[in-house]
Amino acid sequence: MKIRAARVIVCCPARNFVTLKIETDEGLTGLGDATLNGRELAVASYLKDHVVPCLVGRDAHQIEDIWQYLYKGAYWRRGPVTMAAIGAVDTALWDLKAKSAGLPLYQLLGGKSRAACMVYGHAQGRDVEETCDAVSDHIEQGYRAIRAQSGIPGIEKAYGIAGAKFYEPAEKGLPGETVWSTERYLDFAPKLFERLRQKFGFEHHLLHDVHHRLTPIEAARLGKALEPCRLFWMEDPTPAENQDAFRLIRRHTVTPLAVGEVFNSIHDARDLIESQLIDYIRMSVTHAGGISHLRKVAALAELYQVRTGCHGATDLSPVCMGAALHFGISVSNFGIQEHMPHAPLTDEVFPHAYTFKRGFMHPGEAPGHGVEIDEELAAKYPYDPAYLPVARLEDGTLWSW
Ligand code: CS2
Ligand code: MG
Repeated sequence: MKIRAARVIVCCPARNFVTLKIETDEGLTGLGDATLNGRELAVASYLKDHVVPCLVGRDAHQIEDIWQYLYKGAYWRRGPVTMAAIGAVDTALWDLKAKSAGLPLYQLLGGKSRAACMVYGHAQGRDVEETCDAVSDHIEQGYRAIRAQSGIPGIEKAYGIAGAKFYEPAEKGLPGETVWSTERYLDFAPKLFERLRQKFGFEHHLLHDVHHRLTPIEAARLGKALEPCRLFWMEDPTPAENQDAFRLIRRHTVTPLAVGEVFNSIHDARDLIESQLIDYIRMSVTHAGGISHLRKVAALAELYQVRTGCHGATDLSPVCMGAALHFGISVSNFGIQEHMPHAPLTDEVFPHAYTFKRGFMHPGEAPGHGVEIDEELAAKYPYDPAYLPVARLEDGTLWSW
Protein backbone atom coordinates (compact mmCIF):
# COMPACT_ATOMS: atom_id res chain seq x y z
CA MET A 1 0.00 0.00 0.00
CA LYS A 2 1.93 3.03 -1.28
CA ILE A 3 1.31 6.65 -0.30
CA ARG A 4 0.12 8.34 -3.47
CA ALA A 5 -0.53 11.84 -2.13
CA ALA A 6 -1.07 13.77 1.08
CA ARG A 7 -2.98 17.01 1.54
CA VAL A 8 -3.26 19.52 4.35
CA ILE A 9 -6.78 20.86 4.91
CA VAL A 10 -7.09 24.04 6.98
CA CYS A 11 -10.65 25.03 7.89
CA CYS A 12 -12.66 26.94 10.48
CA PRO A 13 -16.02 25.29 11.18
CA ALA A 14 -16.62 27.21 14.46
CA ARG A 15 -12.85 27.16 15.14
CA ASN A 16 -9.61 26.48 13.24
CA PHE A 17 -8.44 22.95 12.48
CA VAL A 18 -5.52 21.52 10.52
CA THR A 19 -6.14 18.06 9.08
CA LEU A 20 -3.78 15.81 7.13
CA LYS A 21 -5.32 13.46 4.56
CA ILE A 22 -3.12 10.68 3.17
CA GLU A 23 -4.21 8.80 0.04
CA THR A 24 -2.87 5.44 -1.07
CA ASP A 25 -2.56 3.72 -4.44
CA GLU A 26 -5.26 1.31 -3.22
CA GLY A 27 -7.75 4.17 -3.01
CA LEU A 28 -7.87 4.29 0.82
CA THR A 29 -7.60 7.56 2.74
CA GLY A 30 -6.41 8.17 6.30
CA LEU A 31 -6.82 11.27 8.48
CA GLY A 32 -4.69 12.87 11.16
CA ASP A 33 -5.25 15.99 13.28
CA ALA A 34 -2.42 18.57 13.31
CA THR A 35 -4.16 21.46 15.07
CA LEU A 36 -1.91 23.60 17.30
CA ASN A 37 -4.14 26.26 18.80
CA GLY A 38 -3.13 29.77 17.73
CA ARG A 39 -0.16 28.43 15.70
CA GLU A 40 -2.07 26.42 13.08
CA LEU A 41 -0.36 27.67 9.94
CA ALA A 42 3.12 26.85 11.25
CA VAL A 43 2.18 23.16 11.39
CA ALA A 44 0.35 23.36 8.04
CA SER A 45 3.53 24.73 6.42
CA TYR A 46 5.78 22.20 8.17
CA LEU A 47 3.60 19.43 6.79
CA LYS A 48 3.11 20.85 3.28
CA ASP A 49 6.62 22.16 2.70
CA HIS A 50 8.74 19.60 4.54
CA VAL A 51 6.89 16.40 5.42
CA VAL A 52 4.54 15.59 2.54
CA PRO A 53 7.31 15.58 -0.12
CA CYS A 54 9.14 12.91 1.96
CA LEU A 55 6.02 10.74 2.30
CA VAL A 56 4.97 10.24 -1.30
CA GLY A 57 5.92 6.79 -2.59
CA ARG A 58 6.52 5.25 0.87
CA ASP A 59 4.82 2.07 2.08
CA ALA A 60 1.93 3.26 4.25
CA HIS A 61 2.20 0.11 6.40
CA GLN A 62 5.65 1.11 7.70
CA ILE A 63 4.30 3.27 10.53
CA GLU A 64 7.19 2.96 12.97
CA ASP A 65 9.86 3.44 10.31
CA ILE A 66 8.11 6.54 8.95
CA TRP A 67 7.80 7.90 12.50
CA GLN A 68 11.53 7.43 13.11
CA TYR A 69 12.35 8.86 9.68
CA LEU A 70 10.40 12.05 10.42
CA TYR A 71 11.73 12.33 13.99
CA LYS A 72 15.39 11.39 13.67
CA GLY A 73 15.65 12.21 10.00
CA ALA A 74 14.79 15.88 10.51
CA TYR A 75 17.82 16.24 12.82
CA TRP A 76 15.80 18.89 14.77
CA ARG A 77 13.99 16.84 17.37
CA ARG A 78 10.82 17.46 19.43
CA GLY A 79 8.90 20.73 19.70
CA PRO A 80 5.13 21.31 19.35
CA VAL A 81 5.16 22.10 15.60
CA THR A 82 7.27 19.11 14.57
CA MET A 83 5.52 16.68 16.88
CA ALA A 84 2.01 17.79 15.85
CA ALA A 85 3.02 17.21 12.22
CA ILE A 86 4.48 13.76 12.99
CA GLY A 87 1.42 13.01 15.11
CA ALA A 88 -0.89 13.73 12.17
CA VAL A 89 1.08 11.46 9.84
CA ASP A 90 1.14 8.69 12.44
CA THR A 91 -2.61 8.94 13.14
CA ALA A 92 -3.43 8.91 9.42
CA LEU A 93 -1.23 5.84 8.90
CA TRP A 94 -2.88 3.93 11.77
CA ASP A 95 -6.24 4.91 10.29
CA LEU A 96 -5.13 3.48 6.92
CA LYS A 97 -3.71 0.27 8.38
CA ALA A 98 -6.93 -0.39 10.28
CA LYS A 99 -9.05 0.41 7.23
CA SER A 100 -7.00 -1.91 5.07
CA ALA A 101 -7.49 -4.65 7.68
CA GLY A 102 -11.22 -3.83 7.80
CA LEU A 103 -11.03 -3.42 11.61
CA PRO A 104 -11.69 -0.68 14.13
CA LEU A 105 -8.31 0.72 15.15
CA TYR A 106 -8.50 -0.53 18.75
CA GLN A 107 -8.30 -4.11 17.45
CA LEU A 108 -4.82 -3.38 16.07
CA LEU A 109 -3.79 -1.89 19.42
CA GLY A 110 -4.43 -5.13 21.29
CA GLY A 111 -8.22 -5.08 21.50
CA LYS A 112 -10.45 -3.65 24.20
CA SER A 113 -9.28 -3.44 27.81
CA ARG A 114 -12.64 -2.03 28.93
CA ALA A 115 -16.20 -1.60 27.72
CA ALA A 116 -15.95 2.17 27.19
CA CYS A 117 -13.91 5.21 28.24
CA MET A 118 -14.98 7.32 31.22
CA VAL A 119 -14.91 11.00 30.25
CA TYR A 120 -15.11 14.22 32.22
CA GLY A 121 -17.18 17.21 31.19
CA HIS A 122 -16.63 20.91 31.88
CA ALA A 123 -18.88 22.70 34.35
CA GLN A 124 -18.33 26.43 34.51
CA GLY A 125 -20.13 29.41 35.99
CA ARG A 126 -19.58 33.07 36.75
CA ASP A 127 -19.84 32.36 40.49
CA VAL A 128 -20.14 29.44 42.90
CA GLU A 129 -23.89 29.04 42.52
CA GLU A 130 -23.78 29.13 38.73
CA THR A 131 -21.01 26.53 38.82
CA CYS A 132 -23.20 24.38 41.10
CA ASP A 133 -25.98 24.60 38.49
CA ALA A 134 -23.56 23.56 35.75
CA VAL A 135 -22.37 20.58 37.81
CA SER A 136 -25.95 19.53 38.42
CA ASP A 137 -26.63 19.81 34.68
CA HIS A 138 -23.67 17.50 33.97
CA ILE A 139 -24.89 15.00 36.56
CA GLU A 140 -28.24 14.94 34.77
CA GLN A 141 -26.46 14.19 31.49
CA GLY A 142 -24.91 11.18 33.20
CA TYR A 143 -21.32 12.38 33.68
CA ARG A 144 -19.49 10.50 36.45
CA ALA A 145 -16.62 12.97 36.44
CA ILE A 146 -16.89 16.75 36.18
CA ARG A 147 -14.30 19.49 35.97
CA ALA A 148 -15.43 22.59 37.87
CA GLN A 149 -14.16 26.11 37.12
CA SER A 150 -15.70 29.31 38.42
CA GLY A 151 -15.39 33.06 38.08
CA ILE A 152 -13.29 34.44 40.95
CA PRO A 153 -14.34 37.52 42.94
CA GLY A 154 -12.11 40.44 41.96
CA ILE A 155 -10.81 38.79 38.74
CA GLU A 156 -12.51 39.99 35.61
CA LYS A 157 -11.82 37.04 33.27
CA ALA A 158 -10.91 33.82 35.00
CA TYR A 159 -9.59 30.82 33.04
CA GLY A 160 -12.23 28.37 31.87
CA ILE A 161 -15.25 30.66 32.07
CA ALA A 162 -17.11 31.67 28.93
CA GLY A 163 -20.12 33.76 28.13
CA ALA A 164 -21.34 31.05 25.76
CA LYS A 165 -22.52 27.59 26.79
CA PHE A 166 -19.25 25.88 25.88
CA TYR A 167 -15.91 27.33 26.80
CA GLU A 168 -13.70 27.97 23.77
CA PRO A 169 -10.11 28.91 24.61
CA ALA A 170 -9.15 30.84 21.41
CA GLU A 171 -10.44 34.30 20.56
CA LYS A 172 -10.67 36.03 17.17
CA GLY A 173 -8.09 38.69 16.44
CA LEU A 174 -4.83 39.33 18.27
CA PRO A 175 -4.28 37.90 21.79
CA GLY A 176 -6.50 39.45 24.44
CA GLU A 177 -5.04 40.33 27.86
CA THR A 178 -6.43 39.11 31.16
CA VAL A 179 -5.46 40.00 34.73
CA TRP A 180 -4.59 37.29 37.25
CA SER A 181 -4.36 37.39 41.03
CA THR A 182 -2.94 34.33 42.78
CA GLU A 183 -4.02 35.69 46.19
CA ARG A 184 -7.68 36.04 45.19
CA TYR A 185 -7.67 32.62 43.54
CA LEU A 186 -6.07 30.80 46.47
CA ASP A 187 -8.55 32.38 48.81
CA PHE A 188 -11.49 31.33 46.63
CA ALA A 189 -10.76 27.87 45.13
CA PRO A 190 -11.12 25.80 48.37
CA LYS A 191 -14.46 27.51 49.10
CA LEU A 192 -15.77 26.51 45.66
CA PHE A 193 -15.00 22.83 46.22
CA GLU A 194 -16.27 22.83 49.81
CA ARG A 195 -19.59 24.12 48.50
CA LEU A 196 -19.68 21.54 45.69
CA ARG A 197 -19.03 18.65 48.07
CA GLN A 198 -21.56 20.00 50.54
CA LYS A 199 -24.17 20.19 47.80
CA PHE A 200 -23.43 17.03 45.77
CA GLY A 201 -21.65 14.75 48.23
CA PHE A 202 -18.83 12.44 47.14
CA GLU A 203 -20.54 10.28 44.55
CA HIS A 204 -19.12 12.08 41.51
CA HIS A 205 -15.51 12.75 40.64
CA LEU A 206 -14.56 16.42 40.70
CA LEU A 207 -11.57 17.78 38.78
CA HIS A 208 -9.98 21.21 38.62
CA ASP A 209 -7.56 22.93 36.23
CA VAL A 210 -5.13 25.44 37.73
CA HIS A 211 -3.74 26.12 34.25
CA HIS A 212 -0.08 26.60 35.20
CA ARG A 213 -0.75 29.69 37.34
CA LEU A 214 0.86 28.86 40.71
CA THR A 215 4.40 28.57 42.01
CA PRO A 216 5.30 25.13 43.44
CA ILE A 217 4.79 26.15 47.08
CA GLU A 218 1.46 27.81 46.28
CA ALA A 219 0.38 24.67 44.44
CA ALA A 220 1.35 22.60 47.47
CA ARG A 221 -0.77 24.86 49.66
CA LEU A 222 -3.78 24.54 47.34
CA GLY A 223 -3.43 20.75 47.08
CA LYS A 224 -3.36 20.51 50.87
CA ALA A 225 -6.37 22.80 51.27
CA LEU A 226 -8.36 20.72 48.77
CA GLU A 227 -7.60 17.36 50.41
CA PRO A 228 -10.89 17.12 52.35
CA CYS A 229 -12.75 17.60 49.02
CA ARG A 230 -10.99 14.51 47.55
CA LEU A 231 -10.49 15.72 43.99
CA PHE A 232 -10.01 13.22 41.15
CA TRP A 233 -7.15 15.51 40.12
CA MET A 234 -5.64 18.95 40.35
CA GLU A 235 -4.37 19.77 36.86
CA ASP A 236 -1.28 21.75 35.82
CA PRO A 237 -0.76 23.36 39.22
CA THR A 238 2.56 24.89 38.11
CA PRO A 239 4.45 25.03 34.79
CA ALA A 240 6.26 21.74 34.25
CA GLU A 241 9.39 22.65 32.31
CA ASN A 242 11.13 22.06 35.62
CA GLN A 243 9.90 18.58 36.45
CA ASP A 244 11.62 18.84 39.85
CA ALA A 245 9.03 21.41 40.93
CA PHE A 246 6.60 18.55 41.42
CA ARG A 247 8.81 16.98 44.11
CA LEU A 248 8.01 19.92 46.30
CA ILE A 249 4.25 19.75 45.61
CA ARG A 250 4.24 15.98 46.18
CA ARG A 251 5.96 16.32 49.57
CA HIS A 252 3.05 18.36 50.87
CA THR A 253 -0.15 16.92 49.45
CA VAL A 254 -1.99 13.71 48.53
CA THR A 255 -4.30 15.51 46.07
CA PRO A 256 -3.73 13.59 42.79
CA LEU A 257 -1.86 15.53 40.09
CA ALA A 258 -2.42 15.61 36.32
CA VAL A 259 0.09 17.19 33.94
CA GLY A 260 1.13 17.15 30.31
CA GLU A 261 -1.34 18.75 27.88
CA VAL A 262 1.47 20.95 26.51
CA PHE A 263 4.05 18.14 26.40
CA ASN A 264 5.09 16.74 23.04
CA SER A 265 7.70 14.11 23.89
CA ILE A 266 8.16 11.25 26.33
CA HIS A 267 11.23 13.14 27.59
CA ASP A 268 8.99 15.97 28.85
CA ALA A 269 7.30 13.47 31.16
CA ARG A 270 10.07 11.01 31.98
CA ASP A 271 11.12 12.24 35.42
CA LEU A 272 7.53 13.04 36.42
CA ILE A 273 6.56 9.45 35.66
CA GLU A 274 9.67 7.59 36.85
CA SER A 275 9.80 9.52 40.13
CA GLN A 276 6.05 9.05 40.61
CA LEU A 277 5.48 12.79 40.91
CA ILE A 278 2.14 12.70 39.05
CA ASP A 279 -0.89 10.44 38.87
CA TYR A 280 -2.25 11.19 35.39
CA ILE A 281 -0.43 12.01 32.17
CA ARG A 282 -2.40 14.36 29.90
CA MET A 283 -0.48 14.15 26.63
CA SER A 284 -2.66 13.94 23.52
CA VAL A 285 -2.49 11.96 20.26
CA THR A 286 -2.27 15.22 18.29
CA HIS A 287 0.43 17.05 20.22
CA ALA A 288 2.53 14.09 21.32
CA GLY A 289 3.59 12.47 18.07
CA GLY A 290 0.49 10.37 17.38
CA ILE A 291 -0.67 6.99 18.58
CA SER A 292 2.75 5.35 18.27
CA HIS A 293 4.48 7.78 20.62
CA LEU A 294 1.59 8.04 23.06
CA ARG A 295 1.57 4.25 23.43
CA LYS A 296 5.22 4.43 24.50
CA VAL A 297 4.36 7.11 27.06
CA ALA A 298 1.51 4.94 28.37
CA ALA A 299 3.78 1.88 28.56
CA LEU A 300 6.32 3.83 30.64
CA ALA A 301 3.54 5.22 32.84
CA GLU A 302 2.08 1.75 33.39
CA LEU A 303 5.26 0.68 35.18
CA TYR A 304 4.63 3.34 37.81
CA GLN A 305 0.83 3.11 38.07
CA VAL A 306 0.45 6.49 36.39
CA ARG A 307 -2.74 6.53 34.32
CA THR A 308 -3.72 8.38 31.15
CA GLY A 309 -6.00 11.41 31.12
CA CYS A 310 -5.71 12.74 27.56
CA HIS A 311 -6.29 16.39 26.76
CA GLY A 312 -9.55 16.71 24.82
CA ALA A 313 -10.41 20.42 24.58
CA THR A 314 -12.26 21.74 21.51
CA ASP A 315 -8.97 22.76 19.87
CA LEU A 316 -8.26 19.06 19.33
CA SER A 317 -10.36 18.03 16.36
CA PRO A 318 -12.85 15.13 16.24
CA VAL A 319 -10.05 13.22 14.45
CA CYS A 320 -8.02 13.46 17.65
CA MET A 321 -11.02 12.43 19.76
CA GLY A 322 -11.64 9.37 17.58
CA ALA A 323 -7.99 8.31 17.80
CA ALA A 324 -7.85 9.05 21.55
CA LEU A 325 -10.85 6.79 22.20
CA HIS A 326 -9.31 3.86 20.30
CA PHE A 327 -6.12 4.44 22.30
CA GLY A 328 -8.07 4.82 25.55
CA ILE A 329 -10.22 1.73 25.17
CA SER A 330 -7.17 -0.42 24.40
CA VAL A 331 -4.47 0.77 26.77
CA SER A 332 -4.30 -1.02 30.13
CA ASN A 333 -3.61 2.07 32.26
CA PHE A 334 -6.36 4.30 30.91
CA GLY A 335 -7.59 6.74 33.55
CA ILE A 336 -10.06 9.17 32.02
CA GLN A 337 -10.57 11.18 28.79
CA GLU A 338 -11.42 14.89 28.67
CA HIS A 339 -14.64 15.60 26.79
CA MET A 340 -15.45 19.11 25.70
CA PRO A 341 -18.19 18.71 23.08
CA HIS A 342 -17.45 20.34 19.71
CA ALA A 343 -19.79 22.87 18.14
CA PRO A 344 -22.48 21.24 15.96
CA LEU A 345 -20.81 22.70 12.84
CA THR A 346 -17.49 21.07 13.74
CA ASP A 347 -19.27 17.73 14.13
CA GLU A 348 -20.92 18.21 10.74
CA VAL A 349 -17.59 18.79 9.02
CA PHE A 350 -16.07 15.77 10.81
CA PRO A 351 -18.66 12.95 10.77
CA HIS A 352 -17.62 10.33 13.30
CA ALA A 353 -18.39 6.88 14.67
CA TYR A 354 -17.71 7.69 18.34
CA THR A 355 -20.60 8.10 20.76
CA PHE A 356 -21.30 9.49 24.23
CA LYS A 357 -23.60 7.70 26.65
CA ARG A 358 -24.11 8.50 30.33
CA GLY A 359 -20.58 9.67 31.06
CA PHE A 360 -18.75 7.16 28.86
CA MET A 361 -17.55 7.33 25.28
CA HIS A 362 -17.01 4.54 22.77
CA PRO A 363 -14.93 4.82 19.58
CA GLY A 364 -17.44 2.83 17.50
CA GLU A 365 -16.85 -0.16 15.23
CA ALA A 366 -16.11 1.57 11.90
CA PRO A 367 -12.86 0.44 10.26
CA GLY A 368 -9.99 2.84 11.07
CA HIS A 369 -10.44 5.50 13.74
CA GLY A 370 -13.92 6.21 12.48
CA VAL A 371 -13.64 9.94 11.75
CA GLU A 372 -13.92 11.45 8.26
CA ILE A 373 -13.95 14.98 6.84
CA ASP A 374 -16.57 16.54 4.56
CA GLU A 375 -14.15 18.55 2.41
CA GLU A 376 -16.83 20.36 0.46
CA LEU A 377 -18.41 21.68 3.63
CA ALA A 378 -14.99 22.40 5.18
CA ALA A 379 -14.09 24.58 2.18
CA LYS A 380 -16.93 26.92 3.08
CA TYR A 381 -15.19 27.82 6.35
CA PRO A 382 -11.71 29.18 5.60
CA TYR A 383 -9.02 29.84 8.23
CA ASP A 384 -9.85 32.72 10.56
CA PRO A 385 -6.95 33.98 12.75
CA ALA A 386 -7.52 33.44 16.47
CA TYR A 387 -5.19 33.38 19.47
CA LEU A 388 -5.17 32.24 23.07
CA PRO A 389 -5.20 35.15 25.53
CA VAL A 390 -2.22 36.15 27.68
CA ALA A 391 -2.30 36.82 31.44
CA ARG A 392 -0.68 39.53 33.54
CA LEU A 393 -0.52 40.02 37.30
CA GLU A 394 -2.30 43.07 38.71
CA ASP A 395 0.97 45.07 38.53
CA GLY A 396 1.41 44.28 34.82
CA THR A 397 3.93 41.41 35.08
CA LEU A 398 3.43 38.90 32.27
CA TRP A 399 2.26 35.58 33.78
CA SER A 400 1.37 32.09 32.55
CA TRP A 401 -2.08 32.08 31.00
C1 CS2 B 1 -7.27 23.19 28.94
C2 CS2 B 1 -7.52 23.79 27.61
O1 CS2 B 1 -8.69 21.43 28.38
C3 CS2 B 1 -7.89 21.85 29.19
O2 CS2 B 1 -7.56 21.30 30.20
O3 CS2 B 1 -6.17 23.47 29.65
O4 CS2 B 1 -8.66 24.59 27.72
C4 CS2 B 1 -6.37 24.64 27.04
O5 CS2 B 1 -6.38 25.90 27.60
C5 CS2 B 1 -6.51 24.73 25.56
O6 CS2 B 1 -6.58 23.47 25.01
C6 CS2 B 1 -5.38 25.54 24.93
O7 CS2 B 1 -5.38 25.41 23.57
MG1 MG C 1 -5.83 21.97 31.09
